[in-house]
Amino acid sequence: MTLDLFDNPPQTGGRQVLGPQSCVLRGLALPMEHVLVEAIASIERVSPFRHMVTPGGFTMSVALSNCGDLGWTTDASGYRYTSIDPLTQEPWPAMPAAFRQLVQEATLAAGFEGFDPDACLLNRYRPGARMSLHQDKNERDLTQPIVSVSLGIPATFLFGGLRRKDPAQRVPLLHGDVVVWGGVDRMRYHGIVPLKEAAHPLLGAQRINFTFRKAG
Ligand code: MD3
Ligand code: FE
Repeated sequence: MTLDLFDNPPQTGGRQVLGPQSCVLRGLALPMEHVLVEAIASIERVSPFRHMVTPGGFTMSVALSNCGDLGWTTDASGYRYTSIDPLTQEPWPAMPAAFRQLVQEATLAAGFEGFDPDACLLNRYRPGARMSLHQDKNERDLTQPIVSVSLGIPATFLFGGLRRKDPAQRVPLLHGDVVVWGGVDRMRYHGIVPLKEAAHPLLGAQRINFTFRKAG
């Protein structure tokens, strides 16, 4: 008889420090997993995941969508936030109440109370998809933190320094993990290692990460 969950229980309630002003809240989203997955499905029905093109002409391996007043997009002419989805020519779907509630819990736990995001970028990774090292700097107010939620198959997050060549720590991000980055850690380089082939009971062979930002 095997008791996988007993041997390797999902980690919850833990707070792993990544940097002076960033931490992983292990499993914080687990109690809401079904509500979150349904919310993502309804976002996807309005603004489907799509592979965008970078200003350098590369098609991203990660597929993107957004919800909230502003959404992050990229095309040949650059990166920017827009209030209209360029695919549908309609506003991005509203930020679901469950998303806002999770942000409240996370920012309370991490010491960034009062964060009021106007943008949520959703990233969908299939096995093999990756995100190379980058900084997030298209948001107007860089004193505001970023909250990120991971669902589905595992990923290895790379957390570097303020210069691209600074060494990066490798942090596993699992289904239900929530991470908060702010203050001195906000401009650190980060990325995602190509995802290994895997299947998740709820989401199948994919990982969905969504990040809350104050963009406008
Ligand atoms: C650290 N997404 O969407 S989430 C991104 O898992 C992005 O899809 C990754 O990087 C993902 O821009 C990582 C975590 C994240 C997001 C923004 C950050 C970490 C960050 C900004 C500053 C420092
Ligand atoms: Fe990023």
